[in-house]
Amino acid sequence: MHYVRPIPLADPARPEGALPLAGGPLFFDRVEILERGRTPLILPARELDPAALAPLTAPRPPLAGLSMGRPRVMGILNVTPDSFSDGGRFAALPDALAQAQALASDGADILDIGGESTRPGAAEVDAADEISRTAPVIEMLRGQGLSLPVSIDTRKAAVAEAALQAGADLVNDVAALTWDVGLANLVARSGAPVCLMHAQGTPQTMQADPRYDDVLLDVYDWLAERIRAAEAAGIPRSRIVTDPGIGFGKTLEHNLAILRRLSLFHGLGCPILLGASRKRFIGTLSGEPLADRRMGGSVAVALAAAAQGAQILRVHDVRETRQALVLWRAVTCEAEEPARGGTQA
Ligand code: HH2
Repeated sequence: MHYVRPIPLADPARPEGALPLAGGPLFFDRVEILERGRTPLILPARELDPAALAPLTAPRPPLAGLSMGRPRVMGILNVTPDSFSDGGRFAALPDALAQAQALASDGADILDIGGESTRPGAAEVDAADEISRTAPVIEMLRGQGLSLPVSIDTRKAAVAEAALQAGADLVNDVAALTWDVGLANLVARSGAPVCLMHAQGTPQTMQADPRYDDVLLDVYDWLAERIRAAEAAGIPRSRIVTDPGIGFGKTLEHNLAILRRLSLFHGLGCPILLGASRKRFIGTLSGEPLADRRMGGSVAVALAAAAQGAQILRVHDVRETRQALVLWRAVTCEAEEPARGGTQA
């Protein structure tokens, strides 16, 4: 079994015949062929047959009304007492509402609202508590006229259902529909898009001793299997987003192996979401023990992910990430008009 990774072009001078990566602003003309236990091989993309190229080049359908033609910023709002970076800061309703509005005015394309920390070692939260933390925030934001797509970060069907009723648009499940058997049916019935994230183990145990045969290919196979399961439950691929789950049952080396070859996941035919913001590996590599002082590293990883064609970047520092992306696109994607004044849609 071999795997095909598009190698995105890092330069705006585009060779003749270069192909669009997932219909987005990046192009590729070579692919890396990966096989377990073998040295990777690099080939011209044109040597692949059209069926192998199709998932790599096809434009992704809009997600919750957002075009996937350029990288989108998902702003994180944790209404929890114990999240690793912002735990306790937005647990009270007025603080949560103010932070949501701040993320929106900073330029978030999507808000991701979570009521259960999934940091390593976090304890499980009762569904009723998670609902009481998240649904009122979403309902009040909609009451205040917030029109941004809202995602509910949960593993539980009851929490997702309450959030969707309150006005959420998509479901972000760090367990990829493996935690609660009812969640796949709910997502299928509701018509909402869903993010399927890879994790090895549960938050309680995942960092104990994570092991893989080949982390990149194991995560790819696992996500491919979860997409098949979601499709079997009635969720079309056009409503699925995939995420390799940085920090979820992964060592520093595992995280880096995934990030260096992130574009492999385009082969799944779905938008790629990446959540690396302020995570521990950034602190380890940069020598910064404090999560809220890891913005520079987080922005660097977000740009590296965008350069691999990731469509959604889940971040705490929305304003800075958005600014970095606007400048990165202006200086790398020749075909595009640079954004001006920060007001471009
Ligand atoms: N990471 C976290 C939570 N949800 N969802 C997706 N799709 N991808 C991620 O990488 C991801 C996620 C963990 O980060 P955070 O929400 O900042 O912290 P906590 O789990 O402690 O609330």
